[in-house]
Amino acid sequence: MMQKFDNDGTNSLTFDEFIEVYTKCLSYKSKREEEIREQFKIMDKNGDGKLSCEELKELLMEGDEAFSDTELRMVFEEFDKNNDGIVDISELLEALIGG
Ligand SMILES: [Ca+2]
Ligand SMILES: [Ca+2]
Repeated sequence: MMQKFDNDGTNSLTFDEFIEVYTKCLSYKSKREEEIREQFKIMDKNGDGKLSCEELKELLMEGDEAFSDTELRMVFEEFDKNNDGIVDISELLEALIGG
């Protein structure tokens, strides 16, 4: 892992190299976050800023995979960290990119 990012071949990660890698990771993450936020808006059909189980279901039904109600509930519960029955954007971000 360290060696992979070792640009100058000294077998150690310099501070500059670390910053370079770190910056790449950050920009990747914020790009992912933007994409997820866009996706969230599409998923949130009624625009209330929350995803209900029904909205998630509609989304999943649009795909090629057929989900059973049990599977759907499992996915939903995976997203709904605080178990309040809705998934908000922070829960979705946490689930997909780790907060
Ligand atoms: Ca909604
Ligand atoms: Ca929730």
